[in-house]
Amino acid sequence: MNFEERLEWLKERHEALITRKNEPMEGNGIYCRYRYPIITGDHAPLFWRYDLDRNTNPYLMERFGIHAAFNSGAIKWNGRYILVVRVEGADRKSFFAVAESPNGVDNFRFWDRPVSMPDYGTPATNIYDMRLTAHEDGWIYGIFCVERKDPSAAPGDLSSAVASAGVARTRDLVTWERLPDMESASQQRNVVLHPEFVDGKYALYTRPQDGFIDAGRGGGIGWALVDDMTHVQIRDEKIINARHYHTIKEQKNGEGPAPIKTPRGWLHLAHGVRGCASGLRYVLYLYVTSLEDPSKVIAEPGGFFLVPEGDEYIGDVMNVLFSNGWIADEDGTVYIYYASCDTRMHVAVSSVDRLLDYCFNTEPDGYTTSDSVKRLNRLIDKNMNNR
Ligand code: M1P
Repeated sequence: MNFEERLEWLKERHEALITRKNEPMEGNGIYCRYRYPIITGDHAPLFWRYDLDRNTNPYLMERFGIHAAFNSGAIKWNGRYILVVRVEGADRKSFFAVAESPNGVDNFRFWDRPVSMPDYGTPATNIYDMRLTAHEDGWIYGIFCVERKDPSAAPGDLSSAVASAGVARTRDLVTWERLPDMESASQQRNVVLHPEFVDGKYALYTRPQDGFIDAGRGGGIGWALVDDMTHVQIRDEKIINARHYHTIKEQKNGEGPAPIKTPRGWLHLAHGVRGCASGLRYVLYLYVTSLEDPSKVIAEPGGFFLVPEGDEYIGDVMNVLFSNGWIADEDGTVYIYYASCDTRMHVAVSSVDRLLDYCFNTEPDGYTTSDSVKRLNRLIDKNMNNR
C-alpha cells in the first residue's frame, strides 16, 4: 500500500471500530454485559499515534504507541456519557484522556487532546485511576493515584514506588486545578470523594496501605472526614469495609467509583483481591451503606458481583477486573464501566432497583463452608415445589 492507500485503510478501520454497534448479552439477571469492549488503545485517534505528513513519515509508521485504555472515571455531563480514561502509552506511562458516547454503550470517541494535568510537587512518574465526583459544593473533583519512585529505595531497586492520592477539580473537564496531594500517615490508593457533605465536612473513602502493592496492616476501605479539599489532611481514619480471611477480598480491597444515592442507602461498587497460584485475582463486589450514616454498612452480598469472563481474562495484568466509574441515569439505569486486565474498557448495564435487590436479597458471606451449604439448602428448600 502506498501512503494514501494506507491512510485510507487506517481511517476506515478506525472509524469502523469506533462506530461498531454494541450488543447486550443475556446474563444472570443482575446485570447485562455488552459484547464488545467499549474503549481500547486502538480507539485513540490516528492523529495521536501517527505523523500524518508523508514527507516526515513516508512509511506511515506509528510514532506514539497507545497500548491500553482502561480504569476510567465516569460522569454524565451535558447529556453525554463521559469517561476519563487511563490511557497507557507504549512507554508505560499513564495519562488521562476524555472519551464520550451518546448512549453509554458504544461510539466512544476521544476528545482531541489528552488532559494536561498540572504537576504538584515532585512530578509524578505516573497518574491513574481517576474517581470523578460531582460534589454538592459545585465542583467536579478528580482524585487519582500519583506514583513516584520511592526515594528510600535501595541502590539497584528500580521498582519500589510510593502511592499517594492526587486531587484536582474542574468545571468543564478540560481545565483542571491541581490541589495539593492528600496528606496521610500511610501510602494511599483508591481514594474517592463522597458526593455530599457529612456533618458539614467532605467525606473520603480511603485505602491505607503499607507498601505500594501490599495493603499490609491497611485493613480495608477507610473513611475520613476533612474540612478542606484544597488541603486534604487525613487525621482520623476508620475502616468501614474490612478485608477478611478466605474471601474475595482477603489480600486487599478498594472503593470503586463514588457511591450512588438510592432510597435504600448509598450503593457502592468496590474491588476485592485475593492471592492464588496464578497471582492476584481482582473481582468486583457491591455493598450498601446507610443514608443517615454513610460509613455504616447495611448490606453486603457474599462473594463477587463481576469476575473476568472469556477474553476478559487475558491482557497485560491477567485475571483482573477493576472499576472506578459508573453512571446512574435519571430513569434508574446504571452503566457499570469496568476494565479487564489493565488493558481495555467494558460496560455492563443494570438498574438501581436490580442492584438493590441483589444487595438486600443475596445473603452475606458466612465465612465457613458449612454456612455456605446451609444457605444453599435454604434456597433449594424454597425451590423444591417449583422445579
Ligand atoms: O493491576 C491491577 C490493579 O492494581 C492496583 O489496584 P490496587 O490499588 O487495589 O492494588 C492499581 O494499580 C490498579 O490501577 C490496577 O488495575
